[in-house]
Amino acid sequence: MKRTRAHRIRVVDSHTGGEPTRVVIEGGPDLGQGTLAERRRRFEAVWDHYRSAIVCEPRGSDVWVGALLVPPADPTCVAGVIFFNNVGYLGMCGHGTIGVMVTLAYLGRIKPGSHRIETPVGTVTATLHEDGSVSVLNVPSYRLKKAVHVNVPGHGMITGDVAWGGNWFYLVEDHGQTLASDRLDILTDFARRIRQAVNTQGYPQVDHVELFGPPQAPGAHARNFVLCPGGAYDRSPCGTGTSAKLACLAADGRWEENAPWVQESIIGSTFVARYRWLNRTRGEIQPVLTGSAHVNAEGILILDEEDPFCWGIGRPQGRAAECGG
Ligand code: PYC
Repeated sequence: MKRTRAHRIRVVDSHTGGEPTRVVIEGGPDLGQGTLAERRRRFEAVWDHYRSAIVCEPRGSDVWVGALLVPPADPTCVAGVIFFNNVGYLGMCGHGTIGVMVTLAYLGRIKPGSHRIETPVGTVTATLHEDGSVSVLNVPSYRLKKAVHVNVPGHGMITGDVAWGGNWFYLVEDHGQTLASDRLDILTDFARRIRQAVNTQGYPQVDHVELFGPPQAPGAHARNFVLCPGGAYDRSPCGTGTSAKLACLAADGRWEENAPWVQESIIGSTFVARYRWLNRTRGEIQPVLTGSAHVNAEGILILDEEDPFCWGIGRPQGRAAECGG
């Protein structure tokens, strides 16, 4: 049998409210020194074939979020993390941070208590509670623009807010859709059309669309459907999306500082979120999200360059040689 060059990547998989996170523990690309934002750029420019190898088919699928652990630039942080998905890179990731914390606890690297984690868009503080749940003090969040009207082909005028919660969101309450898990294809198509319209009608940075509707879970305040950048829907209530939602609610005076907002996902899982004001004039809040994750697999990914789909389906092969990987 021909001997081939195989890269081995150690991962731990978990899910947070149904949304998976694959944490890379060993064998990922060496992104060198610098800020997390610089290292994310290097990941994208030089090592992007590792992103697709780790989360895309045949080893993953459109729904996966990857989390590459890197040494933090700031020594007060327990880790640096770069989140990525089937099409690119995220700024922050709420469900992913909860997954990282539960993974670090599973590996015996952290104990209950508060731990700082560096991300490309800022440092977050995550607290592992004794019961295994995790609270994440997210990056400052704010609404950029209220009531942005977009013309969505096949649907007409839609109105929503553009807000930042660690990623960019377009948030819509009045959309006429029923948010039910047997309507995922319809909701996905609808949200994709909305994103296309938002992107071409003034907000190219928006890569997530969040639709809101009445809750079904006991104690929840709203249910959501979140379209992620690569076309999958978020199974979790979306931590960065919930942060963006709180920023909009706070700006409109519709939700009190420190009051618990229970956000339900399209599959019925929940996060509890609160906020405090950082700067009322700028509409800037600090959200904190609480949720739970469960480790459900541990293993080694084998990247064999003789495999025609080594770097992911749809990706030009042989990139490792080109990139020196
Ligand atoms: O929880 O922030 C989040 C998130 C972003 C994309 C998928 N989940």
